[in-house]
Amino acid sequence: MLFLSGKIFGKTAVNTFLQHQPAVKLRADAVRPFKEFNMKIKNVKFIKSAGKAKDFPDYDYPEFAFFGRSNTGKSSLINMLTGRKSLVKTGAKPGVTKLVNFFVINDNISLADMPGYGYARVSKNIREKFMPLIKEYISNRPTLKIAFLLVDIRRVPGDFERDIVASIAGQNRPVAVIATKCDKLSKSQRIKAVKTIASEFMVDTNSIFLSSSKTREGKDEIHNLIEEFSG
Ligand SMILES: Nc1nc2c(ncn2[C@@H]2O[C@H](COP(=O)(O)OP(=O)(O)OP(=O)(O)O)[C@@H](O)[C@H]2O)c(=O)[nH]1
Ligand SMILES: [Mg+2]
Repeated sequence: MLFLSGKIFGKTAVNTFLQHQPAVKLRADAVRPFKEFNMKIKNVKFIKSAGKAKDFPDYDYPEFAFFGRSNTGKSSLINMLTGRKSLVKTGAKPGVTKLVNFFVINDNISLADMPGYGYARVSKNIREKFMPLIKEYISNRPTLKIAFLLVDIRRVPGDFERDIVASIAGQNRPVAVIATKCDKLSKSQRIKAVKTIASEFMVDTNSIFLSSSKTREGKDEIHNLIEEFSG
């Protein structure tokens, strides 16, 4: 299981390993030295929504999936990364995305928007509804290149995130943690929040990517990661 490093990625090949998971080493040449931020989105297509593995698309494009609790900003991040304001529906209420939505960018890279795991204030029924689908996804996508795990920068990761990490570790896929909505915090609050998130995942603070769909912070770094891992 490996975590991809946020700040240092691109300049040096860096991965830190989750201590209590069986480590999978990336070959050093799998992470090439930093080139430049130049990913261009030429086109984006919505492919389909699927509620079962048998309905997932059967193309073999490299795939990048976005996991996280409801309302962490998964759909907004996909809109931001693709430069399309309303490609994916987003919303103030948790539980907007109910199926796995697949998109293809530039005819050769697949993005999967996952339903969110609800917050405590949503009923247990709703909260647990999407977990089987999320797990089914994780165990049925050999083309998955990176699992992006989104955490609202103002929240402390917990059982849900650990569960996702363990499932992804079981498939030997890399995880990149993204702290979302960083526009909500000041610089000093961010440093503190990133420390908290990193310590919950037992990784160093460089392993946490920051993003804001509002200010587009983090876009280039995440584009770079996608480019590196889709080659
Ligand atoms: N300030 C700020 N708000 C954001 C950001 N990203 C998302 N939001 C807001 O947070 C809410 C939830 O965003 P979504 O993108 O729908 O979240 P989601 O993770 O897809 O939610 P589910 O589909 O319910 O799992 C919306 O009201 C967004 O406008 C961000 O970077 N900054
Ligand atoms: Mg969504």
